Amino acid sequence: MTTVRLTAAQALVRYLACQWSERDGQRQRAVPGIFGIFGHGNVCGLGPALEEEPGRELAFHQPKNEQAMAHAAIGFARASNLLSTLACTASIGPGSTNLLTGAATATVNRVPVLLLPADEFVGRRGDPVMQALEHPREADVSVNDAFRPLSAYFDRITRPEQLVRSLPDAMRVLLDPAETGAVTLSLPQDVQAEAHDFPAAMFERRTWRVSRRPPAAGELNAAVEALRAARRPLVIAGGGVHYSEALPELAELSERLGIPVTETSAGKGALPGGELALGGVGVTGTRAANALAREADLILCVGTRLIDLTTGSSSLFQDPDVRFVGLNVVARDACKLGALPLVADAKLGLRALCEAADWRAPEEWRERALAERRGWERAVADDLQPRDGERMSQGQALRVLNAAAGPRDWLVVASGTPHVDVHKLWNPGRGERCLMEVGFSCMGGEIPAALGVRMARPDAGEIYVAIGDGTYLMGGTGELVTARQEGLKLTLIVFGNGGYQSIHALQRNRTGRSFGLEFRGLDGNYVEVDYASNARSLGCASYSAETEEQLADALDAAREETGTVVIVVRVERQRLLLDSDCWWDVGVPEHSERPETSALAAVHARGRALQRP
Ligand SMILES: Cc1ncc(C[n+]2csc(CCOP(=O)(O)OP(=O)(O)O)c2C)c(N)n1
Ligand SMILES: [Mg+2]
Repeated sequence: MTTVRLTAAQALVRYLACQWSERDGQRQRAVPGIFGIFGHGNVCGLGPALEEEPGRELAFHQPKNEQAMAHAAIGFARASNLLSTLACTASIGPGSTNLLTGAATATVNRVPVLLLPADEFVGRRGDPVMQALEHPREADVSVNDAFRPLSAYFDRITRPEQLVRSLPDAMRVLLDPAETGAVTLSLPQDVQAEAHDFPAAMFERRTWRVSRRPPAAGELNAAVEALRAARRPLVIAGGGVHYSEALPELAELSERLGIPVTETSAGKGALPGGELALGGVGVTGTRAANALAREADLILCVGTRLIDLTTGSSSLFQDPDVRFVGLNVVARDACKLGALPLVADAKLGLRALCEAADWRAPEEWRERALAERRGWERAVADDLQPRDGERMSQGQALRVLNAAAGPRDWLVVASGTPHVDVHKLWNPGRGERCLMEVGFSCMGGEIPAALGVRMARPDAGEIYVAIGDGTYLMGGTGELVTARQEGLKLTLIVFGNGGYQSIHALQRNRTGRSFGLEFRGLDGNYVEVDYASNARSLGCASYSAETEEQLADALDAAREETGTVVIVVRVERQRLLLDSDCWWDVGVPEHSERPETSALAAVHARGRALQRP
């Protein structure tokens, strides 16, 4: 057998450089690059391996925060429909634990990222190493064991030759849409630098075929029977529709069978236009979608994890005989809500359903959907009217942004009222893709995720990021500097509303109190922050907009800029869009000395009667 002498780190780099993925004849590098912040643990192991790698096929990118690099890899993977992702290397201790939130975000959302946290010496000669945990009873535990519950796959490489088996396993999980998430290889610092004679065959180009799982005949028949028996069918489309590139099949199913379509946050834009597109569903959805969900007798859930935001904590579906069909590559998602499972790729599953169902939903149901949709559109238009003495609202600003968005533009959102408002009112037909991360809804994920989208889609138009002031302050802004280093452009719209207003609204609606959520000083006054100057100091162009006209002008000007632009919009602080008419359980106190809290808790408790077991 021909062998090549390499350190574990060199072998890892060389292996990743020759992995490819392929689906429907489209091939791409599976891991074309790596983010890294060096410290002890990786600076002399993976560092030189990356620098020396012949041809530098594994492009190196330097972020400013480890959590951010995981978010960037997630954005990259999502914009690549999970067929390609990036690796992330971090130093021992805090560098690696900073990756934990990123690991959770990836695994929760079933999105591939390859995490390479550095770990303590296996040899232990100079222990304890700086930043070591020194667990009192379990000597082999390090902080990296915290990755185990957060990873779709975890391995600690304690000898270089383990890579021969571990790397193919890691790649398999990374590229399997049913299993994927954070794939973590914990790399002790001595092992990274240890040499071994690796089989040369390991470094030959390998293409991983990402196959589309076809529906099994029995499951398909059962699903078709359920559809045929339905009078009021409805689709809930999730992120899986995008990843599977099943938009044409969903549109065809909806049109041919006359089934209205609603969308989760990850599924936003799954049916970007047409009469039967009812928009977001659930707690942050449209009243039109929720009205139909309450009445539907058959819900076809496609590529969705059905989190509480989508189901109104299991309160949304009120037909006593409602049935569910779960079309999903992940069996445990397909079975949720007691659904008839249709474990399959969304594209193949929808196509098969469409072909097999010689049937159409009653015309009254379509009429009902159209009426609800028109009613919602009128209600939103009324709600967005300017109000005397008030600043521009965030909803009004997002409508301006939506009108400015073109077919090649992307929008990235994750948390706060930007998520809520975009899910409710963004018309996805005007942009290429609206990318929402709400599975983990991680504040601070937005800017790095957008960076990852830009890396995956360098030819896209504008990559907009809609972000609250709290989120801007929390994290990710360091990646504006990374964007400059990489020559990549983002366009941020920062909404200044003086606090964590989404949660503040939730607090006021459920407890009648206001506590700890606004940016106020000891004197009670709002603390003003000059976000525009902050962005300029990081090297971005910045604009401020107080009116719809100013915002439209700023968006025009931003399009002409070559570098990153930050547009700061001061909005009416506590003005929300109209609510979605969907209950949500948030753990309201069963006892309080405050009468307003008790009264609201009693109202909230009534919602429990709506929850389906
Ligand atoms: C990392 C993280 N911490 C806390 C939360 C809980 N949370 C969700 S939205 C939000 C407030 C966001 O504030 P901001 O970005 O200003 O948006 P706004 O709500 O004001 O629109 C908080 C604290 C979260 N989702 N993620
Ligand atoms: Mg805010």
